[in-house]
Amino acid sequence: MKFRCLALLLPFLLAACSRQAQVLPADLAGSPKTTPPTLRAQSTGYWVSGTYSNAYGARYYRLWVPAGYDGTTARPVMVMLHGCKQDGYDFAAGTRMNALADARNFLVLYPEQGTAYNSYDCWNWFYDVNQRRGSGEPSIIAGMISLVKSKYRVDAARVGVAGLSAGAAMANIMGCTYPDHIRKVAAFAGVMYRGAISATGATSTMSSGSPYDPNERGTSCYNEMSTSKRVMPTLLFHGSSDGTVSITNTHQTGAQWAQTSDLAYDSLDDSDIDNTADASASGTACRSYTRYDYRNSATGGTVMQKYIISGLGHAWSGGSTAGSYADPCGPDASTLVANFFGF
Ligand SMILES: [Ca+2]
Ligand SMILES: [Ca+2]
Repeated sequence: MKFRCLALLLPFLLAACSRQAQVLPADLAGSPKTTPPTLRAQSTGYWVSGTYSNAYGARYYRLWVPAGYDGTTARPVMVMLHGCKQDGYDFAAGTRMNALADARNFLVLYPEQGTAYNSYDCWNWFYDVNQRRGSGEPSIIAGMISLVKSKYRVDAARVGVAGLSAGAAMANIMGCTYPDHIRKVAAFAGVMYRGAISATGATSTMSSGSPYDPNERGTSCYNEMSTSKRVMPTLLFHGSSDGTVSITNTHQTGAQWAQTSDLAYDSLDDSDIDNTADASASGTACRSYTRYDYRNSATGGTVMQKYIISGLGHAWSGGSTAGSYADPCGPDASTLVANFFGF
């Protein structure tokens, strides 16, 4: 850990490391599971690594600073939450999000789970402590976002979170617990907010869907938004051949967010935003897919989109086999997320 801290040149990271070195679990003191790509100065962006800790623990983060970042204009931030058995570098490789960040000039923050907290490096989305503002893993991820906001010029109106699998479940949680930070959510093969509230519940929810009512969970999410209630534009993806997380979960996630945004729009449970698609379109981009659009009937604006991708397993579509859980066949999910987020 000492070498890692000394190697970091930025004063704020030195401060972060020296402050947090005492509390790092043994797991975090080791090397990351994958090796960062060789830095290529100027033509592409670069990695900045650090740790963040609070009363709920310590985690690494990996930040991709895009090639065009020069601190003169506020840039968007994409928060990327990896799935089980992944880390930040792996997720970056599989999604190719950093190349998009270089092309469009946005920062990419990859919080990392640690083996000390989950033996498979899954975010613990299924525990109540991690489903509340001001506690658990959401508080750590939010702390990392605040740290990036304090050290870089960030367009706070354009901060979105995207996740895969357990990371997608946590992305939904972040939208409910920190809507003051998170303005849009993308969940690839995830689970709705509080879709499970125990480890055993998580296993059955993944295999066959949550036993809880998505409408009730949507209201719970709305209440959790507290003083920062807002319509949360949501982009959902699921492969039709996903054998790890049942597609029922993405349908439930859509119902949950429809209810949350229905309430957030005008404080009324009156279905100006609902879980019935207002339009759909099919296409082929290597794989065939159908996209469902959900609009606010009062404004006509699209609030949510759901992509069901034919034949795709448990993987990020349009990715690179340089990373795990990535399918090189399209549609290109990373581009769709960046477009949806307005980056
Ligand atoms: Ca409403
Ligand atoms: Ca409703």
